[in-house]
Amino acid sequence: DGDGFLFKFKGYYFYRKGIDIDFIENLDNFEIREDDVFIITYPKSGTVWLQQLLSLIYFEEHRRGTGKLQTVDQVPFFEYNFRQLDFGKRPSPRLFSTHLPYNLVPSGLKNKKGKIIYIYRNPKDVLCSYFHFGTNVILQVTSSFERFMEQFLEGRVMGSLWFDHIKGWYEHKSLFNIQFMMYEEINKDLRGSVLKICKFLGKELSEENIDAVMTKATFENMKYDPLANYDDIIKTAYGKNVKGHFLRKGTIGDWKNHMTVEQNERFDKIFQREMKDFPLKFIWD
Ligand code: PPS
Repeated sequence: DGDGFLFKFKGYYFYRKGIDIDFIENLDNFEIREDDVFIITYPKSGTVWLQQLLSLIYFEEHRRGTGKLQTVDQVPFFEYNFRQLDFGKRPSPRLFSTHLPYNLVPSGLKNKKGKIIYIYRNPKDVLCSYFHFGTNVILQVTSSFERFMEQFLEGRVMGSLWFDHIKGWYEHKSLFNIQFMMYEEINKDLRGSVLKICKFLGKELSEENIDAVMTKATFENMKYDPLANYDDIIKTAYGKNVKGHFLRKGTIGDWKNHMTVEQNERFDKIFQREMKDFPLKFIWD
């Protein structure tokens, strides 16, 4: 069920594809700059959306639609550097996105150098989004939804266990300069979320520019915007026959279309056990 796709390092599962072992082994020493910004997510929690938002907030040509660079080149994945960018040579401010757990990120971040935006999403929707992505895009999943749910709940997926990721980050938040945000909150209030992100990053945009950011960060725009949806990257990496997309549905509560009553109850039991003292709230529909 896709175990061959995974690479375990210090208890955490990476994808084998696109990983540079040397880089991973030396993550701790990666030099962090004061103005570095990291988007940190568990997979399928809004990474690509935030990459697009940061790209729009930082680069005027991206806002105007005159830029040629794809979002992923402006805000590259950190540990999956499939464009082989030389991060040390990138101009400041450098923007990155990563799925790393708190214990594997460069030490510089733990000294409150740089800024982190941590996006989390209700884990039932994460599971469903991941199932589709695994089945239709990265072809990691060859099993039924039921089998994948078990795999997800055991943490045998890229990103490891969802519960460990979010709890690890939250419990160690005082080490970092970090802002937590919820996928569902961005979904329900895009303008408010853009303002919150700008405030955290110390970026002041005019009303007109905020509008431009919002227009280009909607699901509908991103779905059809070749700079934002990564469809060509998927085709290059996984072949022309791939039928899934990073931009799939973009809604809250799609889990209701996937989980049986019994699966939902089983999930709830584990969620309640794992998250009973966790203070952040979730939106399920
Ligand atoms: S990945 O593979 O970890 O980088 O995936 P990630 O980008 O974190 O998550 C993909 C899901 O985010 C949804 N998405 C959006 N929703 C609403 N609005 C916008 N603009 C948007 N952009 C991305 C995307 O559709 C995936 O969720 P599902 O539920 O599968 O549609």
